Amino acid sequence: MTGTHRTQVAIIGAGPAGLLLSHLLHLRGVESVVLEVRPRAAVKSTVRAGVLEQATVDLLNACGLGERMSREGQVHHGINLRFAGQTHRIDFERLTGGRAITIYAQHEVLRDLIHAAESAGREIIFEAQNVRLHDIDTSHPRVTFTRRGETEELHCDLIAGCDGFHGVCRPSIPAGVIECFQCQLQIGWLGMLVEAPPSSNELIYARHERGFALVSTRTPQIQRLYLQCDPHDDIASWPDERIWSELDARLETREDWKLVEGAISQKSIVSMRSFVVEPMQYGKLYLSGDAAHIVPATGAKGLNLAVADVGVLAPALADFFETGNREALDRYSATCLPRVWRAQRFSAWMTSVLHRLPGMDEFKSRLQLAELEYVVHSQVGAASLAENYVGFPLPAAAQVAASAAAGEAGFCGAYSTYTYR
Ligand code: FAS
Ligand code: PHB
Repeated sequence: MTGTHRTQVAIIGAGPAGLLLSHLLHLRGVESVVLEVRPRAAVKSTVRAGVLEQATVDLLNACGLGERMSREGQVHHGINLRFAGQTHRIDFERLTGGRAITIYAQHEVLRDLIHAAESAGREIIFEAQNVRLHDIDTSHPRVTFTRRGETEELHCDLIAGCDGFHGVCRPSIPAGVIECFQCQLQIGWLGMLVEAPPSSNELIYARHERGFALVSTRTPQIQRLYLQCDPHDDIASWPDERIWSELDARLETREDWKLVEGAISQKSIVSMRSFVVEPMQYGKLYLSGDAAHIVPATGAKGLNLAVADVGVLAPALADFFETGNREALDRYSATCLPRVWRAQRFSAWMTSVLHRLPGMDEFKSRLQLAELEYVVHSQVGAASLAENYVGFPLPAAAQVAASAAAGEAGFCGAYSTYTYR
């Protein structure tokens, strides 16, 4: 055993949840060590989310991480639904009183978080293999891991499980203590990065008999496109020509619009699932983000839920370390789950009205169209979609805590209003 370390909070996983938690704790003077199994370069090039809710943007700004996002992010004041050859815009500005989304890629958020950590000298241990949790229901939890072949031990007061769906933290909880609610959807998404100018200045969600398609973006030069596919498909069965012909078919419209093609620089297939664990805590272990819940990507909620969880967990942990008061910590799961289930409901609904579902007959197909017709032609229907898509404000405790901590740490920029090109 070469290294024995000590910290207040051991954080497993350097995804958005783990890195943002470490930052928020740092602003409140709470020590943490982040253990990440992948190399630093792999984390910084994670191709995943792209849509940030208003609350996520406000929190990143409030805790001093918004400068590059404000400069390079794209604010979108609406999305489009395309079906039966027509496109319908959902106007967030009119329907939500000015709330919006920001397109800023997950790996850019991770880069900002890693930069903030390293500038503050906070420890992120990359390539930490064989992470194991011990004594999580005692007053002396600890984590062992191997680095460069040597076994090391990290003693801590509390553990934050931010290691995603396939991590080791959730399975470390004894069977029967927590309940898992899940629904495996026989739906896959083929996601790709395309070197081309944007085909649309806002996202297009397309429902088509042949299956779902999504036109998203990353930058003025890089676009993000998705196609519904079989989750078991081999990516080799999707050569670029087949991808373009399928996208053209599913994005068909009577309007004067054309999909701009370009070189596909990255493509991968992910399967969609819905999953929630209750409670999101056990003993000295607190689960956040994908370690506790997964939503189908159709609602663009996963990253935003991870941010919301740590927005609640960070002040609860800081209060405990500052005052010994564990009230907010004990209520952590109960505070987060209503938002999680609301996002589950919305993501399941978006998935059910926009995808070709297994065993779907003509009647169900017509019901989908009727549902979409209602949403785009009813103020109430459209407002419900808009409100859920831009997302709900974070619990007050989270927002106030972040800006107070940032204020103390001398960060400015809370709630800065953006000016975009
Ligand atoms: P993450 O999975 O991001 O991070 C967990 C970290 O833990 C990883 O770095 C992993 O390497 C590490 N880890 C795992 N096991 C470990 C171990 N044993 N020891 C140490 N470290 C370990 N969400 C949105 O909000 N908007 C979107 O537009 C959107 N698009 C998506 C598109 C796709 C294709 C996918 C797959 C997801 C998308 N999501 C989206 C959801 C996604 O962004 C996740 O919700 C988000 O990454 C969750 O963040 P974390 O909980 O931090 O988990
Ligand atoms: C993305 O840009 O990656 C994206 C956008 C919207 C979604 C999912 C992913 O619903």
